Amino acid sequence: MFRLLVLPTLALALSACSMSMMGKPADTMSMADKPADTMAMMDKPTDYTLGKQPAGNALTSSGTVSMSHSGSMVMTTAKVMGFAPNTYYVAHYHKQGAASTDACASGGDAILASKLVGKSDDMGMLTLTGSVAADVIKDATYFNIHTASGADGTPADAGVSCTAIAKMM
Ligand SMILES: [Cu+2]
Repeated sequence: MFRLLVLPTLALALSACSMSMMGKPADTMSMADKPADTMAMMDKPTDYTLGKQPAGNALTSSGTVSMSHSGSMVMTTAKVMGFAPNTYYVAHYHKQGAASTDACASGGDAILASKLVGKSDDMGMLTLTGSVAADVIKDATYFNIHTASGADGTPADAGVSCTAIAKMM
């Protein structure tokens, strides 16, 4: 009787304990390691302001894109507000197209390896973040965000928000 009661309690206490122990070091590690590691090699981020593309004219959106080099990688963080709530969006870097000298209107090819997908919150705020090899986006002249048809990030329009970017070396 005594054993039967005690064992499950012990097992519970043990698993609860090991869970909290596993949670803590992992958290502390990612908090402490990441900034120290990446900051050291990271150049100052370059910030861009997103403008509207024709498909985004109905939105009162505004946002920024921040690019930071870290070794051979480029970290991208896009933050937008004023998008449709609870909606999937997909962003890419694009090569310069021929339709216009204005990068955002040039209709260039999307660099699919730079794809970032995310869902806006119920206030219409969206944050996209990811890293891509600098080499992959070396020919990019702009970064834009499209409405997506779903979580897989298939673009549902020609783009709602865009910024031209400085070419990578
Ligand atoms: Cu695109």
